[in-house]
Amino acid sequence: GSMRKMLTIISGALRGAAARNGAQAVSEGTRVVVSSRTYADFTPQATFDIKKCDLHRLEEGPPQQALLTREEGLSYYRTMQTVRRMELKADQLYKQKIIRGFCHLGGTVREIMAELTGRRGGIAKGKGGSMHMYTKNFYGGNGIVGAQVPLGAGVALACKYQGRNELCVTLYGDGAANQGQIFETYNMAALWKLPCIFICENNKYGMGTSVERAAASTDYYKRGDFIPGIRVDGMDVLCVREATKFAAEHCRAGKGPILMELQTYRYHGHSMSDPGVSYRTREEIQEVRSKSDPISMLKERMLSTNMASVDELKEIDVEVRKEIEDAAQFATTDPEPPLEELCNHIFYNDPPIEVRGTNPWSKLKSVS
Ligand SMILES: Cc1ncc(C[n+]2csc(CCOP(=O)(O)OP(=O)(O)O)c2C)c(N)n1
Repeated sequence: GSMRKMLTIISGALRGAAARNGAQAVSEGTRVVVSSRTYADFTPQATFDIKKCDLHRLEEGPPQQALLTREEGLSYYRTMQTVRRMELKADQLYKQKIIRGFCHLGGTVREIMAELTGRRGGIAKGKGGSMHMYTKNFYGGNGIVGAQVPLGAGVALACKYQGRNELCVTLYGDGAANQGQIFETYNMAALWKLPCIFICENNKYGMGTSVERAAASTDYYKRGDFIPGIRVDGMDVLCVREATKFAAEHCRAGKGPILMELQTYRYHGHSMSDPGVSYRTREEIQEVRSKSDPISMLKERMLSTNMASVDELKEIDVEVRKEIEDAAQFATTDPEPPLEELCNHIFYNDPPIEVRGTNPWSKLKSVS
């Protein structure tokens, strides 16, 4: 869903917030030739009004205005188009039976694609598949709906314990929000004041069940009860960025966990076996696409303020398409991992161990 698109931007916002408090200034005097125009022809930055967040147990929320520089805008645009293109490509490969499962987050396009197709160059060396992708500072998807939330609180505990002023962002869907373990996690995270941002991606449907049919309260930002919460327009990249900065500052100030509900929408079905139109109308989907698409919104903002030209954005689209095609090419031609490596990398940095196969007599070796 759109949360996947927002992930990269969130991590960018976190890095930015950590480095310096506020948006980056445009370096004056740099003249980069873009198409036939020069850099100086474009508006270097602009401020936009963004939707006010609903607050729970908070006196103040994120700002209602956001500064966007031309550089940031172009980079968000590229990221958002890349994620959308990648999802469409994965959809295509799944239909060709090259990808057999469907869930993907984090990493580079190439590594993710190759993991989805189970190849050696995949982010988990082709052995994790769609549900088990890990990389530095990224702790994966999870086959058990909601199970990543307690894991996230554990990571937040490690952040606090190591005292490096880091925090953990843990994401789950509106469907997952009804799982019992989420509430156990809220309790411990609040008690121990863990630096954890809980993000509920409310895309209105858990598989095929609408939120109203599944949740006694659809105010997901309030469901942490004693944990402060904000409800954010998840379709607006600037709103998400400002809210994420706000939440990160809350955690870094030692105030404990905070909950963010991102209101968004899922254009496609839950998975490849769900056509996505048996529990909602095509008109509903079309309405969101035409009125509040996150990429269109950013594009509109940049064009209306002369921060970018139509041609320039089209050029980015072409580059993105090419990157995705190259990644898909790699993911369908890279070899599968060799059988001898099947059991490797079970533990990190341990001497070789013996691993039991499908029966107690088949012994395999594991090297980390
Ligand atoms: C404990 C558990 N129950 C059920 C499932 C099957 N399942 C996979 S995804 C899903 C729906 C999750 O809904 P939501 O969190 O809203 O995510 P979205 O549909 O928006 O991707 C279900 C029921 C599962 N994987 N784990």
